[in-house]
Amino acid sequence: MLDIRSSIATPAAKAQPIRRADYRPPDWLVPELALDFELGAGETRVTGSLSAVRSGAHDRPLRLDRDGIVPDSVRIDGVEADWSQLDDAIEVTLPGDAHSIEIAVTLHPDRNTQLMGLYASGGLLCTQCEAQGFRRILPFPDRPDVLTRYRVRMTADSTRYPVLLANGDPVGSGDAGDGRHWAEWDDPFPKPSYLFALVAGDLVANTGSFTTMSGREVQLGIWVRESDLAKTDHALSALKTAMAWDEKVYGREYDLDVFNIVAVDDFNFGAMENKGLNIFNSRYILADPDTATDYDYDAVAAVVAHEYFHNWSGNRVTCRDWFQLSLKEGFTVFRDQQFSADQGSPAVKRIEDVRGLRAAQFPEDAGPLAHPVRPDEYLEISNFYTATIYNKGAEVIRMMHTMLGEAAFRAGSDLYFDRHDGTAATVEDFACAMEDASGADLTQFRLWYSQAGTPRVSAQLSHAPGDGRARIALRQLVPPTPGQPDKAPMLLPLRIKLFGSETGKPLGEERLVLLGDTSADIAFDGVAETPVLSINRGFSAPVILDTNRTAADLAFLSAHDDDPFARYEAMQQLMLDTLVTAVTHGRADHDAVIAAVARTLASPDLDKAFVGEAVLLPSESFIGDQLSVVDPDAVFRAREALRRDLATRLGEQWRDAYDGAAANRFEYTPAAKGLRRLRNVALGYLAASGAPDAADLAFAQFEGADNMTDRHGALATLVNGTSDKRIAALDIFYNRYRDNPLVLDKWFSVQALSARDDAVDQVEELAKHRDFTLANPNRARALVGMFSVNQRAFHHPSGRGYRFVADQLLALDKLNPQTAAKLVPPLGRWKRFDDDRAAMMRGELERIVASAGLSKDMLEQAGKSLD
Ligand code: 0A1
Ligand code: ZN
Repeated sequence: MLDIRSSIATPAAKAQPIRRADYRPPDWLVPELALDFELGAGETRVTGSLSAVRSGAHDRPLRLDRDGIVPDSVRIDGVEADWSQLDDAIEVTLPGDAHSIEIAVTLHPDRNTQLMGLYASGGLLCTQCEAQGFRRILPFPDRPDVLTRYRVRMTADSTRYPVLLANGDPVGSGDAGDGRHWAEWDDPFPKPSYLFALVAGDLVANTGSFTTMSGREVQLGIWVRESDLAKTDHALSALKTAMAWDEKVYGREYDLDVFNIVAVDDFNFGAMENKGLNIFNSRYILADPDTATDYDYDAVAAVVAHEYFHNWSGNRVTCRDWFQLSLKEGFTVFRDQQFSADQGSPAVKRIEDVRGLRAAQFPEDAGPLAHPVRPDEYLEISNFYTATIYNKGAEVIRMMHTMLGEAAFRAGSDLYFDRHDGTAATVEDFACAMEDASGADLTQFRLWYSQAGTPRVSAQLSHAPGDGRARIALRQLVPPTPGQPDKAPMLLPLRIKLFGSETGKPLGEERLVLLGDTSADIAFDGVAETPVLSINRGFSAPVILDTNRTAADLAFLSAHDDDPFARYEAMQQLMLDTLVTAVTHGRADHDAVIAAVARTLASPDLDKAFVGEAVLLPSESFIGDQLSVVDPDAVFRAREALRRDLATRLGEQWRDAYDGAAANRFEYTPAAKGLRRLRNVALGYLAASGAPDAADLAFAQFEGADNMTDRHGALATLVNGTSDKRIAALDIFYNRYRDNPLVLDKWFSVQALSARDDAVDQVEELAKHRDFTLANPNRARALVGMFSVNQRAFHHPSGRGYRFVADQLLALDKLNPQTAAKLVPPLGRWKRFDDDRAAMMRGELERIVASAGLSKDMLEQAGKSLD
């Protein structure tokens, strides 16, 4: 029986942390598993026949993990057997070294609101097993270092579930009588249980094929509801591009005869790399110009590539235990970032990635939930699918790539795959392969895996014109984080270049400086001209930088640096310095920023997408991160003042930029995307300038758009403003897309992110809207998740924002603890705010922790956030 509530209500207080140091290899291996599913939404009967083989000399019982399920029967070698039931497992005592075990279980997919294990979504039946969902399907050694060969048979109603998919290759199908049919799939690659998947439903496929580099033809299928079929071309073409890219750049070839992707509406994360059968949140598959923004298009391609790349970095070589999660995630994110960079503008992609890192990972690393890229302990592993594991993990791989160079990095990757193919590996194995292939010594570099916290680097440039020598005094400090008060200095690869302040020309080649000590002095000779420092180019190390560069230096770099990313960084730093001065002193001189933005707008050679990014002000939360105590209202006011000043003083230029990027027929090309980006940024500034026709312009763009990027951009501008066109646009948008859940999510989120004074009232109302539901994770995130990153509204001085979010989280925890727990961090940042706000935020966290029946997920996140 699947009792969802009993597992949610497991008394969290008694939960013991799992520790990396306690790792022990499995006592029993399971080389083979045959699974038989009699599928139904109300009731599914599962029979698992597994071979259990004792590993090593011991007399311990076979322990099979379970979550909420109780076997109907357990047979050993064909005979009904005794077993004992623990809270989270069953145990069977086995006399010999090898036995066959048959376990029968009954599941109720339509009652599974956690969306882990086997569940129902919009008429489909599908599974999610990472990290520990398989134990909700069958009692099993549900750990990534037990690799098993799976054969799966499914029987189901032919009308409701005409399509039956599982991992591997299809090996048979037929009629099962009584309006039912069956299908059998076989996966020749041994895999951990977290990669198991099946899908049953009334689906159609956009099909294609790909011929691998060794000449094997692979059948590709993107499976969706019939009405969504027209929105799958982009995903299919991204898949083919990703398959070819992985062959070319990493030498990795696909290994089965089929590769299927299924889109489902209810999904806790983005997508899942199950062997040969990726299951996706539909928001990362479906795209057409009318419903998806350019951002969505890019995300579809990136996630399709990410999941595909896992076939090697994750599936062929998997993780020994969950502490090694970044082994597959950090590496795969790095790979998908490289892939996306190769499809368009590498600089713009890097800007987006660094912005994402600063928005999510830096605050995580500076707060109560900070943890190393390879954590030492956890209560609930699903809480560790974090920006640190994914994005900082990717930065760690990127630094290796920077230090080793392209060729040695590739040799290390080849060696890693060769050595560990078909096994469950560790982060240490990866580092060793990189060292062995390159001859590099990564001893100190490994601290990136064990020490949490974002290093702070100070770089002070001085110049002695007489002897033509420039010096950079470098210092690093790794801040204390929970459980790690003292840190050793890290190895930081810093790409550095100097530019001549008069000529604007580079003063020599770029240097890669490896800072390994707490402080170091770097000298540059033959520097006749006053130099300007360009440092951490390309964000070569994920650190927080403090330099002695003046506003004039930054403005200079924003115009002359030959690395577009560095130009962007200089512009951001200039804006940030100005805004921090404005918040702390109540006013600031805007001239340098305005001149730099004007110059960027007037540079015809720059990529439009780059310009669109470069002229954007830093987000309120990033400004807040620079302050010792955050007053969100003061940050909002300072940012608005600079925005308005930029908008009015460059009024003509914004209008030119807007008109110059006038709408064309929709095309998904880097150039067309860049035009749309700049156009929508310019529209925002025109509205901020108070131009009398701005609302009309926005409304005309909204009505005339032939694509979602322009329609959504116009809607966002209207929703942030005071024009009465706001209501009209929201109504039109709602009525047009009321039957499209993914677009309706945008309708919720654009309001949740509103900069208007009444955002909290609106969000409270929206939570009562008939289309709002916490049962769908995308919808919950669209309203609650987005609202909690809306700095001014969430931090409303009344505390209403905090109360609203806590109420929603408590309700969501009853349905879907995993998704609820992911939304805790904004409340956990209380230490960064003034006393009144901090007390109210803590109060809400205390209320959450004191609630009866709280999940382990929430208890860990909210509990740690109180410290
Ligand atoms: N491995 C997936 C992420 C993922 C993790 C847990 C899930 O459970 C709900 C789902 C997906 C990835 O990196 O894409
Ligand atoms: Zn992944």
